[in-house]
Amino acid sequence: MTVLWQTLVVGTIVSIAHGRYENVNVRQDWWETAVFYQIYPRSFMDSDGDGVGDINGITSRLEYLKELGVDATWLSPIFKSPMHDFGYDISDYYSIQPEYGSMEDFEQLLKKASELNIKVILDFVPNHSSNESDWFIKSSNRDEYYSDWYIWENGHLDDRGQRSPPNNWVSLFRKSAWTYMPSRDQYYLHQFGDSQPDFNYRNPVVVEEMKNVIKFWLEKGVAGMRINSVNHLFEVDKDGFGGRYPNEPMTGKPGVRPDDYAYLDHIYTKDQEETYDMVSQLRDVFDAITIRDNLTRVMMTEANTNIKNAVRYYGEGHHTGAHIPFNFALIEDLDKDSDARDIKYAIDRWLTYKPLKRQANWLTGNHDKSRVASRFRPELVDAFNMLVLLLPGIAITYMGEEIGMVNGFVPWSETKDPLACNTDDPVNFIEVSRDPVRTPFQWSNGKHAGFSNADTTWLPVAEGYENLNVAAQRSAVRSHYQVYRTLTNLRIRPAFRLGRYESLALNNDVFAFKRWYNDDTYVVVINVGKVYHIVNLTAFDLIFGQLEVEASSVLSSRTYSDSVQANYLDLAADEALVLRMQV
Ligand SMILES: *[C@@H]1O[C@H](CO)[C@@H](O)[C@H](O)[C@H]1NC(C)=O
Ligand SMILES: *[C@@H]1O[C@H](CO)[C@@H](O)[C@H](O)[C@H]1NC(C)=O
Ligand SMILES: *[C@@H]1O[C@H](CO)[C@@H](O)[C@H](O)[C@H]1NC(C)=O
Ligand SMILES: CC(=O)N[C@H]1CO[C@H](CO)[C@@H](O)[C@@H]1O
Repeated sequence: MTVLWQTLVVGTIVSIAHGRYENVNVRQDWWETAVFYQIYPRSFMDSDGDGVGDINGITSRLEYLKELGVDATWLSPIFKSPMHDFGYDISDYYSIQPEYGSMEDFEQLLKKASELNIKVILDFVPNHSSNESDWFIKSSNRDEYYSDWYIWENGHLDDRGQRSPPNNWVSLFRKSAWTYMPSRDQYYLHQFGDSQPDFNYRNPVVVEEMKNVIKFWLEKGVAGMRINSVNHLFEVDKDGFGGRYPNEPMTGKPGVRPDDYAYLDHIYTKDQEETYDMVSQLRDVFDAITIRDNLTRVMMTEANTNIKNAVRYYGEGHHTGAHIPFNFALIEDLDKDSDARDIKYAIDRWLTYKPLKRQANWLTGNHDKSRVASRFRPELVDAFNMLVLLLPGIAITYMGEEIGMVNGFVPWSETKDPLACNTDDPVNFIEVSRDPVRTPFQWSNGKHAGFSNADTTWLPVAEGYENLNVAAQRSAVRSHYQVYRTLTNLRIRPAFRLGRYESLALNNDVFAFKRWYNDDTYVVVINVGKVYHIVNLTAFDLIFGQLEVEASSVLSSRTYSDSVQANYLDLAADEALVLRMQV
């Protein structure tokens, strides 16, 4: 597949025809510096008043994405599902969840998106199906064809007839990863919830089916797929252990209970060597259609793993990897105590491990992780959007981050997330619940924040939506929304699409980076501290004299085209600026 790359680089030529950029002609494929926007369909826009977001809702708001300057949207799963894990448990990979709409609705979405030149990416969940899929039901009844599609094992039976699971494996959603199925008198493996039985990737028929699923949606016209939890596809080969899956060793982490996922070191259930070859095989499906249509279909992968494994998803040797292996550095490596040095370190770390010639990608949130305004603080929303949108490479925004949405409050009585429900703990569930980041999108100060006109919505709207919403931020002169749009506009410039990168922690609180292409030079400077600082940007090579403000965080006293001195810049607490060198 190495010859492929040459034939693939056919995409758009960046030729920007205003003023000083005229001569920039560099081949770049559509995805290489694109802005991706993640939609959690259940919570984005409800078009039919049932309190649940849907496909027509998304279609009706595509113009909003255009307005933001988004190039592509990836949708969390919209496939048929009993919704035990809100779509991450698929019962039919070839059809649309009825409460979200029909296949025609989806085709309409693709059509409208294409008119607006917005690409659509779907979320593919290959590790497990729903326990309510026909495949699993047939498998649990030992149907000849499907019998070996899942991981089935005998448990143990003691003298008193007491049954116990095959081994000690624990699910990511807590408790045993094995559930007994009376119809088959065996246990099935589920690395996530018990409604999510794991596929058997050592069965070639399963692999074929998964490739067919990808093909099906790419043929329908989606621009790519994002492959979920890809590092969980394989378990260790039990043949090496006398036909029985071995126990996983204990981590010995303090304060962790035997039911917790962190209780064990998952050496047999994730990051198995076979995974990388499987990714390469799946990538071939994307490439075949890419070549046929002369339009790149992108493969994104999600793997929660250590950095060395994470960058293996770029591909290595004869294995082609993903176009975009998700980079969780800004989530995993930072927390609310992180300072400028930590930020520099987290960014450098990814850039260091990533293959030199491949594109980085940046994201600060998703449907599982606390929002920026809550994880750090609301004053830093613009600063983090500057990182995501102006660091070199691809930008990925989780819906709502562009307006600085905060985590909602979802009480135990209204909690829906299976991860939270599995704690059986009405007090501490809040530490793991993912519901707070899935509350309805805040469009306006109207009923349910303009998300739905139902009496109740599937999750309650977050507090404070009356002031924090798209409508308010659209009409405000200064708002996160306005900053976000300014940033997506800026990133079209060659310095951000193609330019070089250099960064400094100017002190413990102030992180700064420089982007430049030919003589067009920018410095992004963010004060993540809670006090005022005077910094000297001449610490960067070739930065001197005056710089002009291109963008500023909402609370900054500076506005577009204000001048600042490179060698003496006073920054308020939380202030973030995009500056351009004057020539
Ligand atoms: C593929 O598409 C690009 C534009 O996206 C075009 O420049 C190129 O000529 C096309 N190649 C073929 C073989 O059609
Ligand atoms: C699937 O799992 C869920 C959650 O444990 C359970 O409520 C449901 O009955 C199961 N369905 C089938 C068909 O086994
Ligand atoms: C800023 O740094 C430069 C280079 O180190 C130095 O010459 C200059 O005096 C500094 N400016 C101020 C105002 O401290
Ligand atoms: C970030 C992400 O996509 N997380 C998902 C990983 O997979 C599980 C099970 O499919 C989901 O529950 C998570 O939302």
